[in-house]
Amino acid sequence: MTSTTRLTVAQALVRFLSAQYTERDGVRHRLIGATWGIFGHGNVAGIGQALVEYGDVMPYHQGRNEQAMVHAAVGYARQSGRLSTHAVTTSIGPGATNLVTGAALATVNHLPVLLLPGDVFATRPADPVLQQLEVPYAGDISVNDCLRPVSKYFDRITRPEALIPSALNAMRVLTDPVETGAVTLALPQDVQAEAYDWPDDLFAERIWATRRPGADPTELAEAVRAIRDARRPLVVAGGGVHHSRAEEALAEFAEVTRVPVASTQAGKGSLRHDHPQDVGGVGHTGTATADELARTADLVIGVGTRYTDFTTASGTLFANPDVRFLNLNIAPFDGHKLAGTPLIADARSGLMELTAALDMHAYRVPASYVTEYTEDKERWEQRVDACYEADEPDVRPTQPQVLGALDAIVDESDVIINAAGSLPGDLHKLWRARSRDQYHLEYGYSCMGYEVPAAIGVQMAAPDRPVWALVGDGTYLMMPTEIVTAVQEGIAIKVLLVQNHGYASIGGLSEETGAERFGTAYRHRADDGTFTGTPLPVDLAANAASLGMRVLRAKTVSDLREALAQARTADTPTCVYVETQTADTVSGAPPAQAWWDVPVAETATRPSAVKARELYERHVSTRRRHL
Ligand SMILES: Cc1ncc(C[n+]2csc(CCOP(=O)(O)OP(=O)(O)O)c2C)c(N)n1
Ligand SMILES: [Mg+2]
Repeated sequence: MTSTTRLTVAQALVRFLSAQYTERDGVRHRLIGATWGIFGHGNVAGIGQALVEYGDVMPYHQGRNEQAMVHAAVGYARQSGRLSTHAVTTSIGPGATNLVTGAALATVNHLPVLLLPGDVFATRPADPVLQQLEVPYAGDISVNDCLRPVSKYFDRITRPEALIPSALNAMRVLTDPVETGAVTLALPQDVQAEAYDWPDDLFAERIWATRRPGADPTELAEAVRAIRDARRPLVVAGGGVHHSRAEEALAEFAEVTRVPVASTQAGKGSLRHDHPQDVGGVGHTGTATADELARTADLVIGVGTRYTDFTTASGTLFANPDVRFLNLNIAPFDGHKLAGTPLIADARSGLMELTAALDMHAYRVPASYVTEYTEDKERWEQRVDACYEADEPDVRPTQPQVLGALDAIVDESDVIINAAGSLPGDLHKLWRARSRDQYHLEYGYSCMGYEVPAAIGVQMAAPDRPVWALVGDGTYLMMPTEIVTAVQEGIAIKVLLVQNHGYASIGGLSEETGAERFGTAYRHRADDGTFTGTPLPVDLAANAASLGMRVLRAKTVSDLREALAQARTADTPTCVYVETQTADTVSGAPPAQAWWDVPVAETATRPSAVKARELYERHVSTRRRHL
């Protein structure tokens, strides 16, 4: 007879989660390293009680905001190479719907996170319970249904025994390299507390091995033929290179073939910045080197990329009339994009197979091509140096000079995190990634507010590395809440807070698209009713200090260098606050090297919009469909 143990659903789930492992390349990791939680009536007595009961096997972290807890879990998962993540428990209603943005971010970026929102009573004894949405035409809808489209697996556990198949499916999806993203198990609050006789086998240690599928022989032969025919091939390395830990395999591919490697935001760092074949970021925020190669490439070899509009310059970048695409991707959905030749495989396996086959044929790109991109890269490096340098170290820095100051004090061990604003573009163009996981840009969802909580998660996965959250003032205001969490847990994250009094990025975009910077600066209302008065007297440094951070204020580039060096070795959460030249002055970074499609008003009375529309139509006319 199968032996059983009587536990509540919440207790069974927590015990089950503590026994799940992943394994890749012979190394084992705990799948769910900890659980984040904010308690309300929808989870306090269920999951909350279970976390006390099993505190010895399931660590708990307290967050301030449910969305931020998901960001922390995502940061942890990414830093752990997707082999380990966290669970997040919430109450019902607002606590649960606060998860939606975090879930979407996880799913868009293919990063695993387990969400455990409380749900309304399954037995419906006294509807509506506090915070319940009543839907007159459907009895089985709760606000948690908002999580369905942003989850890669969703279930509502309305009976105890349903947890068994559901929990197993949740683990399958979390650990599947194609499917992974946010996984949601909605837990009705009465069911959480209900007891059941669970088969003990449910609680046995279970290993979810990460597969590395190799290429189909026919697809591989086709891919090798395509590369051998190419004279100007270019690799576009995406986040899949990192997810598969394929950086070394990519370096070997590049060294054998001399094919240059450009990278997306998620793929940057696939090669070190000083690798001879690394040509930097590609697309709207790319380097001149990479974008020129992209314009003239006859074969684009996408490795683990989704080809977002930033990468393709909204369909205008790959301009060679004969260009073809070869897409090495573990997901067929992405492998078939741009009518490319699919090579459906794990990035590392696929690259190793390609390198072996091409080496056999002694394939190498023409020497003139190597000379061309090497010289181009050198020229771009000089531009980076020029905008990093501060001629007058005693004046307020530009944003690139802030990055130059950071660049001067970091080494391979530092991790820099960013997601939104004008920093992503500057970083993609300028940052010199010194290790494969130094550059942590969340640009799939580009979610303001990701940086601070994500830094906590990254630091949890990499306790000995300096971890920097780079945030603009707008982003800071969106979600400074988890500073309190860092203080509580003694996690010495570093926050580099760049004050420019508003949305420099969207302000610039607004101006280019005929919207005249409307509503993008943090300024007082002027006499004409617009927000164009003086900057707001808001002191974000004092705000960070009030939440418990040590704050170092830097006025000039020389102050900044000193403050950054101090923060880097600090053992408590530390914020470096710097005010840059304001939002409406030029950032100092090289301009965009390629277009990005943001539709401009087709009809308007204001001359700025009319002019912007003319330019817009010229750009649109250069768009291609790759068929
Ligand atoms: C949650 C969220 N809301 C809105 C946006 C759109 N958005 C992108 S950048 C940005 C402004 C960012 O301001 P700040 O952090 O100060 O950076 P700056 O542009 O000044 O560099 C906005 C509103 C977003 N990316 N995320
Ligand atoms: Mg700003």
